Amino acid sequence: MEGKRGEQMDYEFIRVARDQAVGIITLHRPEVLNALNLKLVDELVEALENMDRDDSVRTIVLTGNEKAFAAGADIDEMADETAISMLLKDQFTVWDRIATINKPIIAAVSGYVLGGGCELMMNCDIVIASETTKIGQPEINLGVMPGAGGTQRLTKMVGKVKAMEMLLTGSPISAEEALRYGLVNKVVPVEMYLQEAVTLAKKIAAKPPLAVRLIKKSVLKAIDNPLSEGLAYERNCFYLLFASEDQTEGMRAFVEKRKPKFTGR
Ligand code: DAK
Repeated sequence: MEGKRGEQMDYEFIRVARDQAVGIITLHRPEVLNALNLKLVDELVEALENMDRDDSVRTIVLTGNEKAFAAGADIDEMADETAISMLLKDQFTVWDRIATINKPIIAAVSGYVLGGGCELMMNCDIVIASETTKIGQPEINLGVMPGAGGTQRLTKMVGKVKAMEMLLTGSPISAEEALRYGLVNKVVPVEMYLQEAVTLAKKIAAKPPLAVRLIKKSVLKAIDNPLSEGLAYERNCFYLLFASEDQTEGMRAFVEKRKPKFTGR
């Protein structure tokens, strides 16, 4: 992945790669099941924001390895924290930037997706899971609770009673159960989960980028806002797309029975 001035970006705990218009970020602390330390999260947010700014990247795939997407925040790093040291470090400001990425993020997960790993996955827009995936919020076993959206996003996604069970027992659920509860889009054999995510990312990458961006924003509005506000937001986005060259091209191509060429303008 090229940096702003064309230099190669160097990261310690993540890897970045490209496959056509798809940016691929791989969490890379395999010796600790991709536990999310502060530096990894900083690097992840920087890479996501670089890809968000890069017009040649249309969609992003976020993955780990077969054994772990991420087994949560780094417990060694957190063990000696106090309420005040956590407050002063203010890690949430960096974390919250993940939710502001405009381009679709497709999570390709396998193995452990726990705690902060589950919260990271729930910040993604589409999730492809391997059959070996185990998803949970085990913070209760450490004497704490989720702090990066686990009680809120999980409840909105799976409903009250399942969220209660997962959060209060700390026990992970299987990929198949996650599929039934709408936490993941698709479950595939472990050899296929990354390729499946990249194929889906390429399909979305071929769509008109402005429509992709405004659809993502509108869907996220549906989660955070009352219906009337979401509908008003959707309508304004719909009008706005009629100011785009891609709307003219998309509709003209349909009428002329040819494939559209979208430019993102
Ligand atoms: N942190 C640090 N190291 C971890 C880790 C973690 N979360 N998970 C695993 N490891 C390390 C293990 O210590 C071990 O290291 P060595 O002993 O080899 O040095 C290595 O990874 C392999 O793990 P195991 O030997 O334990 O492997 P097993 O297959 O036996 O067990 C396991 C796998 C996933 C069941 C087990 O490792 C486990 O229970 N891990 C902890 C899972 C957990 O409790 N996760 C929740 C952590 S709390 C925030 C954002 C997010 C969060 C907080 C704040 N901000 C933005 C402020 C989130 C909090 C959390 O996620």
